[in-house]
Amino acid sequence: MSEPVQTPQTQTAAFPARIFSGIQPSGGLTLGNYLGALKRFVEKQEEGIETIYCLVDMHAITVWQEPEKLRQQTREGAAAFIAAGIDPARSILFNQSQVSAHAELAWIFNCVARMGWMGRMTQWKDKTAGKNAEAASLGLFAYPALMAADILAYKATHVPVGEDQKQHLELTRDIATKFNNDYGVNFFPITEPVIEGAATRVMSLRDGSKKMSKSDPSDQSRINLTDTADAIAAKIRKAKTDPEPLPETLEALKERPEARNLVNIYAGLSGRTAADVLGEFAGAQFGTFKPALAELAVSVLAPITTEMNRLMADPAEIDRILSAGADRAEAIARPIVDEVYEIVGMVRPRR
Ligand code: AQP
Repeated sequence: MSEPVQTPQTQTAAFPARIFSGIQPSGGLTLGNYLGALKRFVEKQEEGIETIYCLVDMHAITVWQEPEKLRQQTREGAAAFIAAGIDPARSILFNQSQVSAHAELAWIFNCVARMGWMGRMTQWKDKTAGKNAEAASLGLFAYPALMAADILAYKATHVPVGEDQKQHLELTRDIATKFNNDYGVNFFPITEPVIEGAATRVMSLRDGSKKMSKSDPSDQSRINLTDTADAIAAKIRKAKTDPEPLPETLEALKERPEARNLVNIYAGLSGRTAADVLGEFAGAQFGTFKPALAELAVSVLAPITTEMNRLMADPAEIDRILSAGADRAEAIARPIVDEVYEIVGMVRPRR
């Protein structure tokens, strides 16, 4: 069936509140991942909602990953989650490839989603821009269907993400709606994105028009969660800015992307609004603001880095945590995916 997506018949409110989100272990995690995702994952856990968090290693291999590095980055990502405040006893924490329901549901969704929907994804366009799109992996093209499966295998009602994932979340809603309409069921919730906070889109320190990204070839463009205090201070000192002092209003930052980015980072790290930060620093030169930002960044990130290093010294313990999380995730996802097979008409003899 290929009719346009219709108005959702189901309401998220009809489903028990459940949060799902993930991060790709496609490199070391950045300050962007921390402010846009991790920090908010912890806030959701503290709100007492059921929270499921995943290192999406199957997403990571949509572009080439060295196998040993991928394993290392997955463990390091898990250490970052825990060091940032995710408690594996309260939240479910695991890596995607350990729960086969993700891949199984992704295939069903590959058959629900339309080629045109995928082709319109800006992440697909960005990641193939200036390159031979014919040589990109089929997995990179189908990435949003796997993401929809990650979320809907748990009937998650809310997904905290950074701004860059908004379009993929809309596609998840389209897939859920089309599945429900095609099969005449009210099976999947129409999941809500949760994009909150002062730093939902942290930009590169070298170019205010580019997102801070773990796969950017320039290490100077990002702050890594594994950076030392000296490295963080040096990167902020060298961050691209302009010669003007900080203004009084957000409006005046509109055409100053690099300055705006540093103000947003300060706001995100301090839990304040950007307007509030300008209230304190209006009129200050970057010679004053950058050291204050560096000090704040180190005070927030250094304890996380120290704890990550401690956890990384015992990889067997990290593997044990991921495996226990995978068992709990499997217990939720398995019956949901089994029901999907029933709905679509697969013969499923009772085992
Ligand atoms: N710069 C950012 N600002 C705010 N949020 C961000 N996120 C990523 N970068 C920023 C959020 O982090 C979560 C996990 O993202 P991901 O690792 O799954 O994929 P991504 O968005 O493609 O992140 P990267 O760092 O740019 O990865 P690569 O380089 O491998 O493509 C998401 O919630 C994302 O919004």
